[in-house]
Amino acid sequence: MQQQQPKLQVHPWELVEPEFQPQDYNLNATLFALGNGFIGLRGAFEEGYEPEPFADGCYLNGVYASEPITYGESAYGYAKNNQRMLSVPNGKALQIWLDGERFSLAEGTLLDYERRLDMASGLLHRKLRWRSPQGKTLELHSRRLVSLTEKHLYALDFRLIPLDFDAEVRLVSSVDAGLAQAEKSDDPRLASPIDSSDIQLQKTLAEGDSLALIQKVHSSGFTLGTGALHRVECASDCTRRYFVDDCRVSVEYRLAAQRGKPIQLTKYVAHFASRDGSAISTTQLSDYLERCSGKHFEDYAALQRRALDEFWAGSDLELRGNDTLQQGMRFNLFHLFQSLGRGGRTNIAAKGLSGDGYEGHYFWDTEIYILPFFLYTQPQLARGLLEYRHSILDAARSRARELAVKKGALFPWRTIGGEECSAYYPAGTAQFHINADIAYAVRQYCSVTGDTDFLRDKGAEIVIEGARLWLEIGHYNPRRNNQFCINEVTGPDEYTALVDNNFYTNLMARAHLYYACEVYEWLQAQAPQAAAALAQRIGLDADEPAAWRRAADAMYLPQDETLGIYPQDDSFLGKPEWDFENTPADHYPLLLNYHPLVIYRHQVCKQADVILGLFLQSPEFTVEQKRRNFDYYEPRTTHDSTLSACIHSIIANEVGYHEKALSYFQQVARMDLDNLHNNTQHGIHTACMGGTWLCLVQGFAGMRLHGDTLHFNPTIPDGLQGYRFRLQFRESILELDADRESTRYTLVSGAPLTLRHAGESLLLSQPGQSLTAQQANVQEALV
Ligand code: IFM
Repeated sequence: MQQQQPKLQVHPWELVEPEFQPQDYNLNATLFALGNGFIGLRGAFEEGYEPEPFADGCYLNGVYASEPITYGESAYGYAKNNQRMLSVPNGKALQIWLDGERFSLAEGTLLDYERRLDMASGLLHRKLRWRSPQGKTLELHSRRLVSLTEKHLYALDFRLIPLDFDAEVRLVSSVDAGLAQAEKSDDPRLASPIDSSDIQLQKTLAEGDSLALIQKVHSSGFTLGTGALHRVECASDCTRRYFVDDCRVSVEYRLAAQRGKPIQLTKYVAHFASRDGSAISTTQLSDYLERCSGKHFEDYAALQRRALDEFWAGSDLELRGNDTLQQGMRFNLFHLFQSLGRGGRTNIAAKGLSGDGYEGHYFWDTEIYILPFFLYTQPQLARGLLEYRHSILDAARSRARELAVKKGALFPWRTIGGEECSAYYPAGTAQFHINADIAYAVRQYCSVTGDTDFLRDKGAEIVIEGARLWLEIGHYNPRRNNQFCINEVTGPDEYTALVDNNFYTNLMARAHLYYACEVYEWLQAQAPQAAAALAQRIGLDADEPAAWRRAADAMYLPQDETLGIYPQDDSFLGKPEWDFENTPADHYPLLLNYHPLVIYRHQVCKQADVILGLFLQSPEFTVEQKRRNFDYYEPRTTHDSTLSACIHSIIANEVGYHEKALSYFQQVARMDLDNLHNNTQHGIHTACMGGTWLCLVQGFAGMRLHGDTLHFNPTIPDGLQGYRFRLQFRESILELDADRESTRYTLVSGAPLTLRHAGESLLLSQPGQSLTAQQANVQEALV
């Protein structure tokens, strides 16, 4: 892992670029990205930066182009189409001309510069003084926000001061659909270029202070509307001119600028997308923006602050005594909040809304790595993620049929709208464990919230339809004593593909099958009408639940008595070891340097697999079992996936390897900030970000949910004085504040709560009550 350090200042609440770093322009466009779960705006400059033409991007969650996947050699049932998150028109574009000179950081002299993202207020600031090649000095202060209260809106605010000149200033503001895109690459993690003929410009508007573009995406049927509205304030008169071509609309404000007199421009930008046939008109866009511009930038800034105050009140994780880790932690939580789709029809992409890596696809990352943070801090947002899965059940059923699965559903490995988009099935579609991961998340959600309405109306169907798959793809194997075996799957570790009896898959499928039985029994008892309606809708036979239980009871879990570990699958331990000693440092990640077959035939893991299973099904395994498996798999794991280190940190904590736990945590906490995987320029790593929260809450604080009770066993890693966070559990909000000696538990609000600290039961009986417990010896107190 090669470290490329961006030179951003360490600050607990801010990201500060104290001087312009041209070499990190693209990377910083990711780090300074803003979003609101619908709109995602990369942190590129409004005026652009010519040496980096591909750094910009603006994305709308759930909005994509569809394109046929072209295979050299196709086969039956391969995924047919890719859905690709689109970069929508650039509404922030602004060019500034001083007489004939264009403001650009690629030219002239930069006298002063600072860019600052404030995670408490949600504002991105840039302040600079720039001298043009002909010697005019301009001061510029810009602010940007993507509204957390108006889904379709973002706003930009510019203040320009001609410090030592009078000149004709032209401000050319555009809505620009002609964004440059990068060339095709061999890296499977990157997006491929889009076919621009798929997107047709339908209508434009350039009138008064308004601009608008309406586009049609033929392949997917989306209509896109992008509009901008301007407010200019300056000391002199200002004239307007318009420019319209086949990919952009612009308005030019021309004014006589005077030395020392500020020019103020506020730009309100709106994005709409529709797919249900309802047209988006230019009038609708300008009416919307007219209404939005009734509030000033300051008003939106105040609303943004309020929305974030609320977010941080429930979600902040305070790390005392280490601003480096604190910054990483807050940065990760802030980006998760910005990236998460709201409303139950969209989800959270592997790269959030900060870049087009992985083409904007949603993966299992959501349920296993990201959802827990939202579940314990803002459960209604977690519910939306699961509702999204319910909304794509029909597509998942169709996909199952394509794979000869007669009953139930197979969720797509990667998708946006529901269709399977994985063109590489060995490390894609074959990851059937996604069904169990989603069911696991439903279970967690229902246990933590007690939301039985969701379970009745949507959760049960997700769980049951998903569980039926196991009976279809698994079998009772006479050669294994008639145990239930699942062949030809890929587990989480993508460096081992198409194997029989992947331990993780079988373990999670077993839990899924038992849960499906439990849910169906519950439904029959508590909501018999809903149970009957569901059974009818999905054609559920009366004897199916018994078959699920039989399969779960008979589930085969590979074990190796000699090594005392769980083999990752039937063949893993029989493979030769990877020659780590002779693998040069620049040959990582292996996936970019070796053919998959070379990797697959060795004992080498990209990411946590067995040990992830041991974490998720924690109570079923002893600490000793976890330690032995960790000892075996850790040296064979490259962590080439950013989903790996966090799980290793958690298990390392549990088995008492505290230094390792801290070292993994340090990587996870600043994975993107320090660009540790050298690809943050293509977008943040949302699963890893969710993993940071897991590391702290489930790792260092040792939180586990057993039945209806939260268990904790906090330890403080070296380099930290302590930490504090809040959790929402059922109707209660709990605060945990740990230092080296003790942990204080406070019931902030809600119903009485019984919890366990290192095995000892504590009852918080009324809001405001705190109880303090001494830290335990970790080894003795493991739960
Ligand atoms: O889902 C992950 C997978 O586990 C490893 N490769 C990247 C994917 C997206 O983050």
